[in-house]
Amino acid sequence: MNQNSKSTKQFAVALAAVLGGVALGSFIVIRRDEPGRSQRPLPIPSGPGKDAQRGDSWTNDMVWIRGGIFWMGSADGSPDEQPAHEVTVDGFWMDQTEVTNDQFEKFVRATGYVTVAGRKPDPKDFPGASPEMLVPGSVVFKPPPGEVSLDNHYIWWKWTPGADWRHPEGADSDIKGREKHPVVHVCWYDAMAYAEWAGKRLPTEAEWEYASRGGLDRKPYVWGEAQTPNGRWQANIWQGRFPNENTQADGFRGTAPVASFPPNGYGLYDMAGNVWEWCNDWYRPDYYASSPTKNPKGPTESFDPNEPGVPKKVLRGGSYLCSDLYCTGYRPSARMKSSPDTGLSHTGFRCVKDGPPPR
Ligand SMILES: [Ca+2]
Ligand SMILES: [Ca+2]
Repeated sequence: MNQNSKSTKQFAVALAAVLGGVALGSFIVIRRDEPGRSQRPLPIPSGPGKDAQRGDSWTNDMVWIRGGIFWMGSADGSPDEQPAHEVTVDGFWMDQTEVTNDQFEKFVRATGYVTVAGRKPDPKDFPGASPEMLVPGSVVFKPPPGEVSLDNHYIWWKWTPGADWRHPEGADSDIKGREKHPVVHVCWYDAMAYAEWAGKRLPTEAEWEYASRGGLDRKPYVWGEAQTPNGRWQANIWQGRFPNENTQADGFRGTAPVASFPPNGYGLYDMAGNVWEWCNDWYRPDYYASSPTKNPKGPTESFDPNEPGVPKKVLRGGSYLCSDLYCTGYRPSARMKSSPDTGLSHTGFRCVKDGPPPR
């Protein structure tokens, strides 16, 4: 375990999504060199917290997830999903949908918060980087025109100056008409800042998986056994040969408005696909072998053998970039990980909240 090891002194973009032996290009790390930087919290603006809900029920747009016991992980999934093990979680409230652009806009207006993607990088953090790189920006998915090898993610992930949550494809783009789409290009620190302002928190990985299964026991999908019951897609993923052929058989090329597909058994939308969702936990591939059976909160330290020096947080649920042909990221047991200061064009989140159950 090496939480504070030295990482590359320049922008680094590294593929970290290898599920089922196939590089999916669905996950990238942009890291800045500063030992331990990823574990240092960014300043979170003081917000109205609980008062954010003043005048409304604070459980508006949330559903109560009754506590219970479930099989977490998968007996035949990726090694980091194993072993499948029984876990008990206490009840909690959860946002019915991913946080939307509209909701994030309210937070930004109230606090003046600037996401990490919107901040100008400090040259001290990036010795050797060219000045044109040291501008606010993010990494954007840009599909190539033809078939390409899946082992070179640089072909479809492009560092894009000016890209952030308001400009998902770069400086010239906007979110007009996408108010109900999930916010993207938000990193874990951004999600934490929003959650704190809203008087909520990010789910643990166990809470997220328990909720995503919607009461179904050890099923491969959050809706059950079959990928497309009655021939209908149940989630916004990618149909066709990634990354150049997107048949949009599910009706959406990129993000979809939240709740465009049926909810799971707990009334939660888009627990599969649309955008990846940040969890609170650090990532370790071997965590399940020794995790607590009751309310596990993740390991105390992160470790990703693909990038040993980069601490990473867990993401769940897959995204619109998960191909039906070879991506399994939208299964409820699938695990993803990313540096907490990295948000991409398919990275979002939803919040949970502790509290009494509904009367
Ligand atoms: Ca789609
Ligand atoms: Ca999702």
